[in-house]
Formats: sequence, C-alpha cells, structure tokens
Amino acid sequence: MLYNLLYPLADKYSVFNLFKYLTFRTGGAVITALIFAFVFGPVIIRKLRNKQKNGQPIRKDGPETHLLNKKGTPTMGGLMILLGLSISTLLWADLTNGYVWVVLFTTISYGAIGFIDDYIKVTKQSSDGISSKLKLFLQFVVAAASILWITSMMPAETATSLAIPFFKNAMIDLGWFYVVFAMFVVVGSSNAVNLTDGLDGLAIVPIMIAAAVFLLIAYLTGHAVFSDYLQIHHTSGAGELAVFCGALVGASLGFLWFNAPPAMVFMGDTGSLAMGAALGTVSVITKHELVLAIVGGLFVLETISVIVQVASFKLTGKRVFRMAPLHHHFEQKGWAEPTIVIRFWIIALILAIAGLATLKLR
Ligand code: 57M
Repeated sequence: MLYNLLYPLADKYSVFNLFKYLTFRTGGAVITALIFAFVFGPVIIRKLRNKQKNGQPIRKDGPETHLLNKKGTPTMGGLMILLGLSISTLLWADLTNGYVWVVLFTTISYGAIGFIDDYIKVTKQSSDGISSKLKLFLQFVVAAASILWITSMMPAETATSLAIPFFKNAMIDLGWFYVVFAMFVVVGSSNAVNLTDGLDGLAIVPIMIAAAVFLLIAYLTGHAVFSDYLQIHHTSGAGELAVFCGALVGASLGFLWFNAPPAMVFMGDTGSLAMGAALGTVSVITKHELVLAIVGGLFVLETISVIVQVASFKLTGKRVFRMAPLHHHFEQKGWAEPTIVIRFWIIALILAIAGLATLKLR
C-alpha cells in the first residue's frame, strides 16, 4: 500500500523513490512482521491461553514426554504469524499485483481451515478436529481456485508449463494436468508442514528457511535480466512475492521467539496448513515447484516416513519406524527434543543450499 500511496509523490519528495526498490520494501516487510510479533505476540498468547483453559489436547498414544510436559500449551499461535504476515504484506507490497492477492487468499483460506480444525479440537478437548476427508476437500477447493487464478494471470504460452530444474529454460507444457499437479503441490506442501509441526520449533525454522530461499527465487524470476542470465523461467510480476516471503521470514522469526523450547504456544493447524500452502503457492507462481521439493525436503522426508509407516503397518502389520512422523521415531529412540529439532534444522539448511544450487547448476 505504501508503494501505491507514496511512490507517486517521489517527484516532490525524492525520499519516496526508495519505495520503487523491491529490496527496500522486502526489508521493510521483514522488519514490520518481526516487530508485530514482538509487540502483539504476548497479547495474542495471553488471549489464547485465557480462551483455551486446557490448551492443545495432547494425544494419548503419543510420546510420554508430550503428555507430561506439553499439557496446557495454547494452540492457534498461527494467528500471530498470519496477522503479522498479512499486515506487513499489505503495507509493503504493490497492491495492484494479482500474485500478491492470490497468495494472501490461499494462505488465509488454509489458515481458516486450520483454525476451524484447531477450534473443534480445543472445544472438544480431543485431537480429532474436522474429518480428514472434509479437510482435504476444502483444501482442494481452495487450491483449485488459487491455481486457476494464477494460470489466468500468466501468459497463455507458459501458464500450464512445468519448469525442470538443472536444465536451461526446460519447460514441459502439461496442459490441464498442470492444474491438477499444481493443486497437489499446494495441498501436499500444506499437509507436509502440518505433519512436521510436532516438536517445539521444529516446523517454524524450516518454514523460515524455505521462505528466505523463495524470497530470492521470487526476486530473480521476477527480474528480466537476472532470470535471463541464470536461464531460469521469467514470471513477470513474481518479484512482488519477495515482499510476501520477507514478511513470512519476519513473522516466522517472531513466532520462533515464543515457540522455542519449552514452547509458550503452538502454531496449530491454523499456522501449519497456512504456511505450507503459502510456500506451495509461491513455488507455483515462480514455477519452482520441483525446487520446493528440495528446499522443503525435510517436510517431504517427514511425510514419506508417515506414508511408509502406514503402508507397512497396513500391509504387514509391522512398523518401519518406532513411530511416525520421523521426529517421533528419534524421540522413541531416546533423543532429547532439542537435539532432534536442531539436527532437523541443520538438514533443512543443507537442503535449502541444495535448492539454491539449482539456480546456478544448469
Ligand atoms: C500434525 N500434530 C502434532 C500443534 C501443532 C497419520 C498420522 C501420522 C498423522 C499424525 C498427525 O496427527 N499429525 C498432525 C501433528 C501436535 O501438534 C499440534 O498440531 C499442530 C500442527 N498440525 O501446531 O498444535 C502435537 O505435537 C506436539 N508439538 C510440540 N511443539 C510444537 O511446536 O511439541 C507441536 C508443535 C502437539 C504437541 O504434543 O500436541 C501431533 O503430533 O499430533 N499423527 C501423528 O503424528 C502421530 N503418529 C502416529 O499416529 N503414528 C502411527 C502411524 C499411524 C503413522 C505410528 O507411527 O504407528 C503421533 N503424534 C503424536 N502423538 N503427537 C503419535 C501420537
């Protein structure tokens, strides 16, 4: 909004020229979202604690430690992230850019689905929220609207093309199948983050790392010269998503302050579904969906562990892991929670560097 209001006055007040620069506005978005979390985080947590007498219902069949140490922790902390993220984006982004609106629409819609799930869990004091079928149906409906909106804003010749990393300007036109594929990217990344969010700080740092990588990817793919130099697909207008990703980095860093062990608050499905959908949507707009699978590889690993565990248990009655998702397996092996979390952060960082390498390795 500031860009739309103040940049036109740059002739009169040259200082407003700053708003022309994406880098300046992205920096402003990071700082605004971070300050929002520090200023309003405690208030939001206090309100959540007051509203949720018993906090997040802890699963009975979970690791013993969760039942002992985590009882009473409030959930829905994702509201803090979503508020900071949305306000900061609306303040610093160019509001005439359709990609900004579609990523906000998708993120907030998934946050609303998660909020309803969390609300039912907390009010019923049960870890069963919305039925998984209804949850998935709602996610696919939002994803369909989001992908159709995105492809309607792209040039017809590349709207349904999939970019292949490691190859120069390699695009495969998938036609209508691309819409289905992109829907699965959004729904899949949303649920992968949801599964990962099972230990203090475990999900929010990889989310922040992925957001930082996609901040750079959005900036480069939106830049005609840089995208041409790097031989990556150019999506005109995608650069504005750097502001959104910057706000996501700032909001995540702020939330980490309160989610660091021992967590004062959980983000809830309100946060995890929204954050995953946000990353999925940005990866579709920048046509770096396959790179998200690398950068968000920790989320992929956690999801695969669940798929393998459930398939093995259903087919053979035997478990591959002591418990799924993967972080619970290491808990059952006796690893301390912070040990698992920090080691998973290291894996996320290594995967982020690998994802960034795809920009150059062509
Ligand atoms: C998302 N939610 C956490 C919190 C967070 C098919 C099956 C693998 C599904 C999976 C599942 O239900 N996943 C749901 C994980 C939960 O966290 C809440 O949920 C939000 C994220 N969606 O924001 O509000 C618990 O995680 C802990 N937590 C923290 N710190 C945090 O910052 O300690 C979360 C955030 C919280 C808290 O204890 O209550 C969760 O784990 O439920 N199911 C599972 O993950 C279960 N695994 C399982 O059933 N495995 C089976 C088979 C079916 C795969 C097996 O291995 O045999 C485990 N999860 C838990 N207990 N907690 C086991 C039971």
